[in-house]
Amino acid sequence: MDLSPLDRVAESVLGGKEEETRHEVLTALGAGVAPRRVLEEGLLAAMDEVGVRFREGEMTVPEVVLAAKAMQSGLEVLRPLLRDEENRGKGTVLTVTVEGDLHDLGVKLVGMMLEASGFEVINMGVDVPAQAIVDKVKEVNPRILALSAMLTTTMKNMKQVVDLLREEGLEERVVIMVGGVPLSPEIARKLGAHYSADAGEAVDVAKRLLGL
Ligand code: B12
Repeated sequence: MDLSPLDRVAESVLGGKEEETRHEVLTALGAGVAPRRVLEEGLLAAMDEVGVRFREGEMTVPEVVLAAKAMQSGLEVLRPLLRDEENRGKGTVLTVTVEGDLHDLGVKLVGMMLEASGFEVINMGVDVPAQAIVDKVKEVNPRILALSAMLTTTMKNMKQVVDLLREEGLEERVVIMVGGVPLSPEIARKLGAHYSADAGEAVDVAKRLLGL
């Protein structure tokens, strides 16, 4: 069966093949597919399918890790193409996955889309304790702090960060955005933060929050 370039990108992610994913992304771009379509209909479509297969027990954790790495390698190819150089200078966003949580693909994608829209993004990585996040806020003075949690159990660590920011009198200095599978607009509101369901929405919310 003849697969389309986007299907081949998705298949290589599902198969956890880093080198092949890079190759298929380049092939799709070479065939004239727009970078954003390669992202959405190739890489992200594959990760949706990974989620379904993982839930249904058709994929194991090591297989999911390999798929995540393959997706990452594809993202790296797309990163410079998604960046809009003319759009620089909207302000700094500090992105981070809270303590206990190792999921980083979503927050990296949010960072990449924000970068593509002209924000400067600093990513602190995964499993970062509240105090380290607050210290970094003091150091780099971002306009937005973007917190990610993918586990119901680590979502509570977002509250620790917000409480600590308040204790240190920093809440007025930074706008807090949150996202990840267990989050909802209601939970975000209780935290005093702003919710986005995905990376595209995160860009709209960030622009709105900063009045851009
Ligand atoms: C890949 C994956 C992993 C990989 C992570 C690799 C990596 N480098 O990130 C590995 C294998 C390591 C992993 C481990 C685990 N995982 Co996991 N994982 C997933 C999976 C399949 C896909 C997540 C993903 O990367 N999606 C692709 C990205 C692009 O999308 P996204 O993450 O949803 O992000 C988007 C939005 O959520 C939003 N967003 C995310 N963050 C932020 C932040 C801000 C500020 C904003 C505005 C928006 C935003 O925008 C993003 C882009 O559009 C999900 C299932 C799913 N459908 O989500 C489970 C899932 C998140 N994992 C789950 C579980 C249970 C685990 C483990 C406990 C499994 C285990 N038994 O060991 C461990 C926990 C490890 C830990 N301590 O963190 C559960 C969580 C359930 C829950 N509610 O608590 C899920 C939902 C699977 C399930 N249905 O059971 N996992």
